[in-house]
Amino acid sequence: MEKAVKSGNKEAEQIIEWGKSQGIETCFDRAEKLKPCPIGETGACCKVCHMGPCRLVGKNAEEEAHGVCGASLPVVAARNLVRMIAAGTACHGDHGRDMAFTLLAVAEGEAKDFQIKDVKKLYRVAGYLNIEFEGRPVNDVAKDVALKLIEDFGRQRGTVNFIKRAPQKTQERWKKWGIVPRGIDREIAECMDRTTMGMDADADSLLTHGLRTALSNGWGGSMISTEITDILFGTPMPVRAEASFGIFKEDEVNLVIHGHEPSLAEMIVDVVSEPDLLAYAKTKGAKGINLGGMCCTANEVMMRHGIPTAGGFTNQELGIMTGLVDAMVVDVQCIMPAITELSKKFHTKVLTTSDKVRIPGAQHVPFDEHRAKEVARGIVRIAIDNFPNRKKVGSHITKKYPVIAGFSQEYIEYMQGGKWRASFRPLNDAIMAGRVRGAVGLAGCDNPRFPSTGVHKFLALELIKNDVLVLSTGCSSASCGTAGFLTPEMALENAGPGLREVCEAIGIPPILHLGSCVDNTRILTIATAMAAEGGLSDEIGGMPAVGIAPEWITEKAIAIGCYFAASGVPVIFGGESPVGASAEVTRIMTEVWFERFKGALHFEPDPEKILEMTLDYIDKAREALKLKKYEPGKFGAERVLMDMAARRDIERAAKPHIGIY
Ligand code: NFS
Repeated sequence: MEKAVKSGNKEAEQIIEWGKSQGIETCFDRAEKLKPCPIGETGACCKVCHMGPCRLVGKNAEEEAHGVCGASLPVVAARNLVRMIAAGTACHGDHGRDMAFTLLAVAEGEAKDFQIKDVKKLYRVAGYLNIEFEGRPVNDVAKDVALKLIEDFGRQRGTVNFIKRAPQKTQERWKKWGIVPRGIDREIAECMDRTTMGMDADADSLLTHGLRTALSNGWGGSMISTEITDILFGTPMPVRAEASFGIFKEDEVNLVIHGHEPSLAEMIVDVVSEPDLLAYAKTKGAKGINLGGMCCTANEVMMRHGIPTAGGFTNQELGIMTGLVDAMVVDVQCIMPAITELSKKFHTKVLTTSDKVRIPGAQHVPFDEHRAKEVARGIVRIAIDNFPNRKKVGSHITKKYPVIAGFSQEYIEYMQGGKWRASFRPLNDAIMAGRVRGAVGLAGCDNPRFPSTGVHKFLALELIKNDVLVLSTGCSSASCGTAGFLTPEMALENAGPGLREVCEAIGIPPILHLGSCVDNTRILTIATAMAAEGGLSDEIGGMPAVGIAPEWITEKAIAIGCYFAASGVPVIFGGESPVGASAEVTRIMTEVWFERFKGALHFEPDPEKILEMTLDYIDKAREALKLKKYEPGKFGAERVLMDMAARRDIERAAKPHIGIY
């Protein structure tokens, strides 16, 4: 793997170096100065009560070390992990809840600036929820959908609604091991209850509840968010966009939208080209208003509108350091508190908009969905007003890369068979024949403790070389995008021969940008559709598929890793293991979970080993499914892939139909 100083991205590295010459500190410097505590890092520190914190260390700590209450090392490590799952589930759950309440407000006519843009998706979701939609007013259906999904948060008994979308066999495993989630909030509360002093003292039992909670995220909060976002703002279809710091324009107002929930960002996208605002920008000497994204909000607006991204998590400070950002507007999650202090060295205004996130030094402009566009216009005006204050400092980078983003399950199905025969057949066949070796969900954060974004780049490249189709989300998408990896040309230049043929025949890049972190749920539903299509595994478990979060940072990432593991996907995280102190907890999360669910959660700091383990999992799954042994360049028999001409023939023969699914 290419060794970089701090970042695996050339342009980021240039800004870091420039910052160093100016004495400006970033997360990269803080990561260097602040070494992780080796006890806390591996899960051996218990601070759930005031008899401690207890540090469970020593030669035979696994067997002999105990906290003052008697808690063993496996219990302490498991408790720490379960609390991470709870926090991650709460975070993405709250995101889903906010989206559900926005949908309700729209349906009740209280959020007039929003519309239901994708009625077909609304009907599709209504179908999953057994809500009648034929012949009913759209808003009535939307209201029922919103209310039914809101119930998922506070439900005390029963089952989270979307659980029943999973393959039958997967659901049976969940029932057998008692991890079918009831309500999202209930599972989170039980995590906190079970992990407090004097409660559950069995590592396996604790971790089992952790999985139940994680499922309430994957098939609950996060999936609710993805589905409602599609209903309100449209199901993504591939769009062209750009990535990296070169998206900022010297002669225009640069406004960055950073965070996660797309509601405010969508409103800003709507108002930013209004003639009044453009005219106002001109009065301040700017030629126009340029919108750019950051982190997961960037993924949301990129895949629906082609708004460019300045990158992922570790680029937020560096973006400000270009000196070109007039305002950075943030909502929730993954916002470094450091940006307000940093912004003082430049002219950038940082605006907070959620009452859940206040940062000293930022201007607070509360978002209110009832007067959404008015708030959005106010924010754009603040950015315009700040344009004349731009100083001639900063590290101006002009490089940017083309990106194709916006692959949804619906679009991938459409690509493989047109409107009338949308399916996963060609992809399943290509996997069966060994043309495509398997699939990997490449997800999660970029981390300043690594050569940030570098591990994503290394794995993405090696995987496609090995004929593995990559589905990327979150800051992994940003890492690939800012490296120029999200283009169809990548297939021609870098993919193995089988994957290249498939990409050319179907017309897809070898790395598919699937969206934000909540959109990891698209991978769950794609795997479900592939199981239903036949020829591979009849459940999510056993598929030649792996999840990787090589530079993970957040508790959200842990919750995601666990819902993939419980759903049947072996998952490999990079870096040190947060449960590394306990061999027993490590065994449960790898061997025991694999036996029960066909999934696992590994932690492996060495990127080369991550690659090796991934290919090994894929090849073993192929063998168990009795698929043709993977040999580069040698393929078995398969059906003819549907090419563009064949797809057009089908569409010509079909009756007129609106939409892609
Ligand atoms: Ni995901 Fe999105 Fe990025 Fe990590 Fe943060 S932005 S929700 S948590 S850092 S991938």
